[in-house]
Amino acid sequence: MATTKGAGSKTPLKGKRKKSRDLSASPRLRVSASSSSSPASSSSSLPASPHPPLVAVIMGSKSDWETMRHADQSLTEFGVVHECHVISAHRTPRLAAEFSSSAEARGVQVIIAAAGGAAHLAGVIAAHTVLPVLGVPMKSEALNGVDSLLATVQMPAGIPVGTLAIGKPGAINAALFAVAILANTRPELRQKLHSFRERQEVEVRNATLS
Ligand code: RP5
Repeated sequence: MATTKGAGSKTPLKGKRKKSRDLSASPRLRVSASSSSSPASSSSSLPASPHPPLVAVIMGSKSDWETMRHADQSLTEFGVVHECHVISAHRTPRLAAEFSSSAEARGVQVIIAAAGGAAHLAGVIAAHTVLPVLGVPMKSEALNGVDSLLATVQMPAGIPVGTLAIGKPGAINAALFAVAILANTRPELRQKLHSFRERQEVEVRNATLS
């Protein structure tokens, strides 16, 4: 998949990435963007990048991508280097543990985890890292995402998951929340957040109803 400023590797969509990408030639890519479903394990063979991903966006299924692409877009708009992967808590449990427990060492500072149904992905990821984990409940077919919301938000005390809204608003806000966390130590990101809010306010103030 093409990279833009701030965009990182994306493994969820095999058909959406360029073939034969030379990862070692891309300073933006540290985690494998090959079709491998084990990005965490494959990262060890890659050279360290001067721009490792600051945010990891993971989702339980490729079917979540239509929603989570909005998090990807928002992070790209803020120029935040990030990576996107499909990792399932129940279909790839070892990968989930490996990815999460190695994220801190790879330079990741925030993890966004999206899942639907019995949405335990964010909790499982949070169990293996002290990095902030932001959970995005997917709108499920059976219960409209209420199941995903409750499964993500109701973490027992001790392992926190910051839970956002169901679906697209949650995906966008997770990205904005990640930016806000990073902005605590990055004045340029803080400024971008101020500008974003100003633009948003102007849009609402200038809104006309036809
Ligand atoms: C969860 O199950 C995923 O996060 C997804 O939201 C849901 C359904 O997955 P698929 O059956 O579409 O792969 O693990």
